[in-house]
Amino acid sequence: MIQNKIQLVVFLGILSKASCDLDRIVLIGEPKTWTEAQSYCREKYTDLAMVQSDEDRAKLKEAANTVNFQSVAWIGFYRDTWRWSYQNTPISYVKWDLSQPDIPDTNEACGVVNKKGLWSDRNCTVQDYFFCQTDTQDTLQDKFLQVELSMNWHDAQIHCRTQYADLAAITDDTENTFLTNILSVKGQNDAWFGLYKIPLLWSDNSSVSLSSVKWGSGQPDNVNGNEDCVKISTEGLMADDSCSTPLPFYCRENTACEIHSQIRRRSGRICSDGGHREEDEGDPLGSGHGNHIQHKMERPT
Ligand SMILES: [Ca+2]
Ligand SMILES: [Ca+2]
Repeated sequence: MIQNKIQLVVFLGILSKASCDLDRIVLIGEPKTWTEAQSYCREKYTDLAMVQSDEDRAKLKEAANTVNFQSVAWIGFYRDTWRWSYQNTPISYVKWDLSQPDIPDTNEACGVVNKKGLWSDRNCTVQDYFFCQTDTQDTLQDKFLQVELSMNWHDAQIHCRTQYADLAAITDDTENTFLTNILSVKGQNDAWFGLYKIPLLWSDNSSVSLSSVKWGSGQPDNVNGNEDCVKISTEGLMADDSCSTPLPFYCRENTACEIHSQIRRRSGRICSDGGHREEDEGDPLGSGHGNHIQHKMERPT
C-alpha cells in the first residue's frame, strides 16, 4: 500500500515536471471575432495561442497542415488602449494636440499635458515635472498637485503612488484647465500625467518581445486606427486587423500544465519551470496594476 502511494507520488512528480513543457496549438476553423475566439479558447483550452519562437511557428504550421488550412487566423496578440495609471482604467476623455499621438503603435508611450491644455505622447524615459493626484474628490486643490522634480514617467509614477494616490488622471475640461493653469502660472511648458499605453500584449497580458515575432510586409499598419488585434498566416507572419472581423483562430492547450497547477495548489509547492499559465504573469509596466486580469476580460471588439 505504502509502496503504491510512493509510486503514485513519483508518477505525478514525473508527469507534472515533464508535462509542463507540453504546449499544443489547436486550430479552430469556425470564424469568430477576436474576443469571441478568446472566450472560446479560455473555455475549451487554455487561451488564444502565443507565437513567439520558431518552435511555436512550427507547431502552428503543423496544426494548420493537419486540416489543410492555408488562410489567416487570430492568435492571442492585441494592441492595448490608452489607460490611466490611476486604477488602470481605459481613457474616455481626451485632449490630444494636433497630430498626436504619433509614437509608432509598436512602442510604449506616456502622456504629457502642455500649458495650452493639449496632450501629446512622448517617450517615457524623458525627464519632466509631473502631476500627482490624491484620492480626495472634494476640491481640485485637494485632488491635484504638481511635483517639481524631474523624473521619467515610471519614476514619477512610483513617486506619486508612494506619496499620494497615483499620477493624475484628467477626466473632464475643468480638471484639464485646472492643471493647465498651474503650468501657465509657473511658466512651464508641460508635465507628465497618468496617461500611458502598453502597445502590444499577449492575451494573458504577458508582455511581448517584439524581436521574437514576425510581421508580414507593411504590417502592422493599423488602418483607420482600428486594427487592434493580430492574425497570422500559416507561415507565421502576423498582421493587425479589426478585432470584429470573424476569422478562424488558434488556441493553445496546456492541459498537462493545468494538472501540474492542480498538484501544485494541493501541495503548496512552487511551479519551478514556470510552465503554468493560469495566473497573471505580471505587469509589463512593473507597476502592479491589479486590474490587468480584469481588463482583458472586458476588452471590447
Ligand atoms: Ca508625440
Ligand atoms: Ca493591418
